[in-house]
Amino acid sequence: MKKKVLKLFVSVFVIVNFLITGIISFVQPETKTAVAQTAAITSVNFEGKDKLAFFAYGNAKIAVKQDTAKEGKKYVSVVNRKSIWDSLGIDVKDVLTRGKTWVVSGYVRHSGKKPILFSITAVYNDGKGIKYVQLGERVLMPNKWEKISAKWKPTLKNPTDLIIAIHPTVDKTTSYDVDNVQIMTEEAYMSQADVFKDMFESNTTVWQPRGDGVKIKLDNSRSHDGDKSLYVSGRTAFWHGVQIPLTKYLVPGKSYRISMWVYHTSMDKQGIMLTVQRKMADEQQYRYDWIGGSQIEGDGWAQINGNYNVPKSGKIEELVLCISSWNPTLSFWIDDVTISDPTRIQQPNYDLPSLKERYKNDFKVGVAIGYGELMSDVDSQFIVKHFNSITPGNEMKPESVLRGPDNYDFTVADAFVDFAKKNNIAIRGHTLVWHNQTPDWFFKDSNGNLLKKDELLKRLKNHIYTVVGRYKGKIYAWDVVNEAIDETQPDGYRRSTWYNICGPEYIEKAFIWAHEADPQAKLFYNDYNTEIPQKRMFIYNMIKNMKAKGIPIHGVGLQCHINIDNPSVEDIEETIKLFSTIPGLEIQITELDMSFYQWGSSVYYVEPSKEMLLKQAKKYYELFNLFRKYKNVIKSVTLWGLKDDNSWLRGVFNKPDFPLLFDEYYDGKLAFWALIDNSILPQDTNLTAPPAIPKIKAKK
Ligand SMILES: [Ca+2]
Ligand SMILES: [Ca+2]
Repeated sequence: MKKKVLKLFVSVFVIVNFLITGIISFVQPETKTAVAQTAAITSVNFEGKDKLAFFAYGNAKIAVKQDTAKEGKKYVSVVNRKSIWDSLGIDVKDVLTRGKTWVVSGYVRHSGKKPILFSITAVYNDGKGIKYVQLGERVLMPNKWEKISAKWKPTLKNPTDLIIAIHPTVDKTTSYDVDNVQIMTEEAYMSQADVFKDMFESNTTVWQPRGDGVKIKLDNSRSHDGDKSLYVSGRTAFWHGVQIPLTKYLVPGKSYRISMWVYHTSMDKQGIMLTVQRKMADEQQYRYDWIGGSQIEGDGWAQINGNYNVPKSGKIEELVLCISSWNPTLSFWIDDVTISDPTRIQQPNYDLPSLKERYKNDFKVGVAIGYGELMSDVDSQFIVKHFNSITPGNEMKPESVLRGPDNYDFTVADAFVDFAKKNNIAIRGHTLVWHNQTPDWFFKDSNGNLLKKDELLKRLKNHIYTVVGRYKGKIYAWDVVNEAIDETQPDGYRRSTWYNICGPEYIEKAFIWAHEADPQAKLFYNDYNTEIPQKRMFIYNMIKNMKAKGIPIHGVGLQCHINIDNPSVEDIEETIKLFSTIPGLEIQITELDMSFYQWGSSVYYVEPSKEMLLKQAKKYYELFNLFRKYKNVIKSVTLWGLKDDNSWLRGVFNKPDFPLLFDEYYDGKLAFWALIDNSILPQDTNLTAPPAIPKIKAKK
């Protein structure tokens, strides 16, 4: 898969940047509060002074109560329900006006026996009858106040009625309570999460040029928002740019979203990147944490963003956000820099049912994570709660552990093994032999000439002995060889440097040496697109032949980087069926995610629609049912990432994607709930026809 493209991009940066460590000095910035002001909020809090009318919708009854309100003293209780529409209605005709995007949020507490899907729905009369638009949904746990929110940009022209109903999507009988409904613009709502924001309209005080000769200034020739932006010029090295110390804005252990808009006037696409330069008190060298970056066209504003998890362990001496470009002389503009903490909008839900518990009688449920997730308090709690297997996404690949010939740095890899041990989680090693993310020098001698076959194999043996040996008894399974098959070659072998120097022999040797280094470890061959018939036949034959020759191979890893349309569940079953015929061969699903996009698609989803989320949920549900059907051979299912906003797919394709089970608020998506209890979800996206809107006038 193309994930290598970005990963390579990242790694080159990291390696080159190691060369420039320690030559950057800092000045302390002046104190500045740059967080946006909160705009007007329309609230319905049931304390007796609400300006908007609220009422029992459908045949429900409502009562204002005061015992355990979410906010203030009072809340409203909805009882006597027989339909999804028997609910609470709020008259919003004078508030949800055209031309703006609004966010409606509120708190709901229900007394159901299990989690219930709730909806915020706009119901209106446009003169031609009563219609509805479902604005947002969330599955809510029983017996606790939970937040629900929905976004809407109304296009209605003078509706005769417009109300918001807060109601279950499927459940028809459960009583529930509502409190603190708020309506505000999307901008105001989202700004609640802002930790830092700079629109570059007044000064550059907190920013510093990065590198000798670099100049930064406010510039009114272009702006993404407001009148001005920050112009960065005079660069002569790729790491030159602009930077801002972060220590006073960010808190260790927390996750932040960093976003900004950039502009350049070059004719060609230019790579612009965000990194954090980090210096720990107990370390001499600087470390560089990748946030995000992409190739950006000239003469247009483009957004770059990414997440940053501030390390929770160790004392941080310096933390500096850096914006730079691969092109060492490129001048560029930035605007609207925002650092936000999504948990200020919605708290992570630590009470969700556990995925690993749900499938404890079937197979391990695993997750691929990066060092950032390991460093984050919230992420690590979620990992421990829901998963009983982890795979380091990049941190055990050759380029990540090798600093030079026979020179290893296992600091980060060790942290994964320690985390797994401490939390009693299984850990898969990924990966020993791959054509990507292996340093170029690995294949060359000290003069830069390609090694001969026996020399390269010797180096490989040493690498496998070193890495597998280090984690003997600790890492239970290894992806020994990754992606060595290319079905477009007549013999099926990818023409990698490995193959070109050694022929296919390196594959068997790798398994033999890994087995020698840790005879207890389960050894896997791992590959993608394993639903392509030619490809799976090459893999099948290779494994069969290896088994026949007594090569110690114990399993096949089916990556399963799939999308919502392809391959089908039936295609995946064909593959599982085929490999299940090899006696004693274990199957693991090793890199599961489900993109919203067909391969190479130009479609762009700014946000996931309910239709897409439900379609994705259905496919995840069918997939896990399939995996359970083959649980005698499938022993582990690993998702390639914890939550959507950290997925590799967003980085590679530079567009929003929603391939995983959790969203950016650590909330279980419909796909998550499908895997926990599919009966919580609706069968389709249609609701029954809404009842008449009662005539209730707002108090003036
Ligand atoms: Ca209240
Ligand atoms: Ca601006």
